[in-house]
Amino acid sequence: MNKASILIIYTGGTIGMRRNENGTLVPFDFNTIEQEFPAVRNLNVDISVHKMEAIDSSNVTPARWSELAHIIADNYGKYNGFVVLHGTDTMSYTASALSFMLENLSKPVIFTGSQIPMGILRTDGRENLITAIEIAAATDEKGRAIVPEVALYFQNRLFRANRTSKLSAEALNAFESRNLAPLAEVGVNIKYNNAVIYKSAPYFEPLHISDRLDDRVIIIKLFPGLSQESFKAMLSIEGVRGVVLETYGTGNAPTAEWFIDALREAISNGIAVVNITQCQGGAVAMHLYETGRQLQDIGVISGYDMTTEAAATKLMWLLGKGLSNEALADAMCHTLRGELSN
Ligand code: ASN
Repeated sequence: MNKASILIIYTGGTIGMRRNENGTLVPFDFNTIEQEFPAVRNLNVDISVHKMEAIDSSNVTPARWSELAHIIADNYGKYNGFVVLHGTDTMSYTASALSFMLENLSKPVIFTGSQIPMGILRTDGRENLITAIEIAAATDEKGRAIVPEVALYFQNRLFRANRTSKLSAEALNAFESRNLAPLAEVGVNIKYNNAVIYKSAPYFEPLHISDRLDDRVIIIKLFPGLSQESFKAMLSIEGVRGVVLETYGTGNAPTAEWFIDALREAISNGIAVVNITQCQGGAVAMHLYETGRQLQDIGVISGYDMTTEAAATKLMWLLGKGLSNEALADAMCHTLRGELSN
């Protein structure tokens, strides 16, 4: 059987760190990966490495997402799958953005990273990397990729990337996907959950990247005490085109007149307002309570059970497409890459 070929794209983050002779953490040279980890030779996979400028993922911008999408597109024909090594802090944002930008994806793009640097004995990076490579290379009996979507592998679980959030700054199982079961669970064997894995594109459709993102999006998290002045000021920031509104529970918000009026005015000025819940699990259902129904009545778009990361990146991506308000609202509340359960 032919060996699978995998491209590792190294973008920075803790996973790429090792101690130098002075004991300080410095970026690790992934070109020497097979010398550093002879174990990867046993994977029966051809590995190539593409290094981007190594950054802490807190410095990630949409321009970086576009760069990453182009690297994948430029190498798409040459590799069976891709492993993206990324800092954990904003990994869910980057991976969510890529899930929208890579249209007609039919090969695995597996994000991973680590909480402990690779050069520290107790690192979680080694297992994350090796298993991510194995998943990116895995095919079924017809030779087709088992996971032909953008996924995130961390601590024995593979998730749909646009369903994840980093929920712990301490635990090694830092990521969760509260509204969708894992795509795979890893113990002695890798157990794929085929019913959940997204088959996004027929195999004959060519990959297309759509990388025009509109970053005139803001995220507003409600809290009791959010003042009228602050709320109105945020909604009237010059140029804002989209708002991700993190509401309470099933999509509820204050019924105060000033609050509803401010939103109504923003919407009538063409701003897309998307309602997602600040709860970690569950979905927006604006019809349930009066405090949600008012939002629905003035044209707030339901984000159902999307994460903040998915909602913000999807909104940037849809706004970048220059859709009409109706088309944008429709696309926002329906699943495009399995990012929501509607
Ligand atoms: N600050 C790091 C980053 O996101 C954290 C990590 O990778 N664990 O780049």
